Parts: sequence; structure tokens; C-alpha cells
Amino acid sequence: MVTLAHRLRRVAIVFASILGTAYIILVLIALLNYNPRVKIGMPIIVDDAELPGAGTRCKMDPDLGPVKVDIYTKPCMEELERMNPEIQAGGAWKPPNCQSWQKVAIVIPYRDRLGHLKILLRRLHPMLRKQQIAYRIFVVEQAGTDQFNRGRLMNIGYAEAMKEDNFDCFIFHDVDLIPEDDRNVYLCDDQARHLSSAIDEMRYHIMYYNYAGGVIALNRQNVLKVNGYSNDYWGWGNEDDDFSARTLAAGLMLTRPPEHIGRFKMVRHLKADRSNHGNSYFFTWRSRWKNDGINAIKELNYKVVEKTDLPVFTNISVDIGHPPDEKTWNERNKNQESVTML
Ligand code: UD2
Ligand code: MN
Repeated sequence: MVTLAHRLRRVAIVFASILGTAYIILVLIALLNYNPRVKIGMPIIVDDAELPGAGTRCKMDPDLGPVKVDIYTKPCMEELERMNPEIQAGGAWKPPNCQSWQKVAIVIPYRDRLGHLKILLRRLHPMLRKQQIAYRIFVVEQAGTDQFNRGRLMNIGYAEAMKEDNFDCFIFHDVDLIPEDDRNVYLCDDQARHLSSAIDEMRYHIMYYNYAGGVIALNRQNVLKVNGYSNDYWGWGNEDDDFSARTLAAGLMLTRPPEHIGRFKMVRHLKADRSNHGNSYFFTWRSRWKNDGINAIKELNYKVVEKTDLPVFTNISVDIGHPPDEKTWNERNKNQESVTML
């Protein structure tokens, strides 16, 4: 016979499991919706007729839309030149009949990906013209054979571009990401605008809310505010998360175009191995971000090996210095960690 105590116990267990399950479901829902720093939307500036001088500014063509991109055939440089007769040496253009909202510098970190670069240029030039944007394309090439340092190249790209013109907007752009929609306007807003919000390799979804790799646009003031990228990630990985973290620390939101517009195809390539130190270095981002960035690149003594205004882009080949050896790395990291603990 089942006693009353037994019954009560069973009821209590059922009740507790229902409560527990409900709690877990609520936590999961909260986690999945945790996006206080992300805003989805088109750049406001494009259709803001209230802004000063809006009358003479370029208007967006309302017929822009998705395009078919080819990531398999590679044009040759002469073909690119022929396809873009109106652009100036160095890969620059501005709309002839209206004033562009911003002067945009596209900064592409680069080494040994000529095929990708040609595919990207074939797409970017006509797209930016359709978007009526004044722009110039800077390819910042890492000289030598040391591990790749994407962040350092971005910072150098900013500094070298500023020597050419007073750009308003910087778009830091992987060489292998090809935009699939002309409505994804290559302009900056007043936040950190993450333009690659849907990449085919990631099934056209963002991997995690704070993700800031791929293509990201910041105006000049904000590049300085976040102090650019960290200079010290050598090899694959983590520099994009460090960048995302510093944009947050600087009080910026990540803004993204909706997934049906922020679409990109990634040209297929082999994946590099993750850097040995990226993860541990990332732990110390907070203690570093104000000193390790654009404000430190002069001390890095980088050397421009060659700067050439090619017909369809500006090529800046740079000696960016070398990664520290293992002993120096460990010592420096130990110091950083103790600063972080304080
Ligand atoms: C992801 C991110 C990228 C960056 C990287 C980690 C996406 C879409 N992209 O790219 O933004 O955070 O992880 O470091 O999530 N590069 C060269 N030559 C090289 C190596 C790199 O030109 O030998 C440049 C090139 O512009 C390339 C970029 O660096 O697109 C990122 O490197 P990747 O394409 O090898 O890495 P991937 O696709 O995992
Ligand atoms: Mn890639």
C-alpha cells in the first residue's frame, strides 16, 4: 500500500522536476537572446534626408539587390583594368555627379592570395560605383615568411591610408570574402558596423553575437577610439575577438545588416592552424587594449618595402617586424597576466 508520505514525496519530485526544467528552458532562452550590444539594420546615413547637405549628396539607387558572384574563375589584372576604365591609379574612384557621403578606405590584409584578390576586386569596383561611394582600395601585404599578423596589417593600413587622404571611413576586409548583395552599403555608421553578417561557410548565420571577423567598418574617430587592432596576435585566430572586445570596452555597439543582405561567399581555401598563443593572449585584452593598438605602431618601426599605385589597387608591401621568441613571449605574457589580475 502506498502511504501518504510516499505520495507526497512523488508529488514533490514531479513538482521539482517541472520547476527545474522550466528554469533551464528560461535560462536557455535568455542566453540565446542575449544581444544587448548588437543592432540589426541598414545604415541610417544613406536615406537620411535631414542631414546637412543632403541635397547634393549621392542617392542610393533603389534598384540595388542581390547579385550572382563567381568565386571560381579568376580574372587577370589586365581584364580588371579593362572592366574598370574610370578608376584612377591606386584603385580610387569618386562619383562624378554627386557628393559621396563619406570617403572610404578599404583595407585588405594580404599575403599570397592573388587569386582571391582578383576575384574580390572584380566584385568590389563595380559594386562601390553602383553604391556611389568615393573610395580607394589598399592592399597591405605582409613581407617575409613569419606568421601572419592580420591586426598589425590593419593598423598599418589605417596609418598609410591617412597619409594619402583624410578618409572618413575604414573598412577592414578579408581578401576572400565576396559580398553578394549591392544593398550592403560600404559606409560607416557611428558604431562598429559588421558588414559580413551572413557567410556561406557558416550557413549564412553569425557564429556568436560578439563575432567581428570578416568585414567590419568603423569611422575614423572610432578606429582611434578603439585603438585599432592589437598588434601582437601572430598566426591564425583571436585577433577578431580581441577587436570585438575593445569595441565593446570603448562603448560601441556592433551593428549588422540583416542576414539576407549581409551575405558573403568565402573563396575556398585551406584552413590555417590556430596560433599557439592566441587564446591565452586574449585573456589579457582588457589590460592591453589602450596601449596595444594603433597608438603603438610607430614604436614597432614597421617599414614600407614598396608602395605602388597599381591600376586597380594600391599595394603596400610592409616589413612588420617579427614575432617574439618563446622566452620573450612567456615573460611578457606573465607580466600582462599580473596586470590583468590587479
Ligand atoms: C577568420 C575570419 C578572419 C580572421 C581569421 C582569424 C571570418 C569570415 N574570417 O578567417 O576575419 O579573424 O579567422 O585570424 O570569420 N590572410 C592572407 N594570407 C594568409 C593568411 C591570411 O592574405 O596567408 C588574410 C586574408 O585577407 C584572409 C584573412 O587574412 O582573408 C583571414 O585569414 P583566413 O582567411 O586564413 O582565415 P579564416 O577564413 O578562418
Ligand atoms: Mn578566409
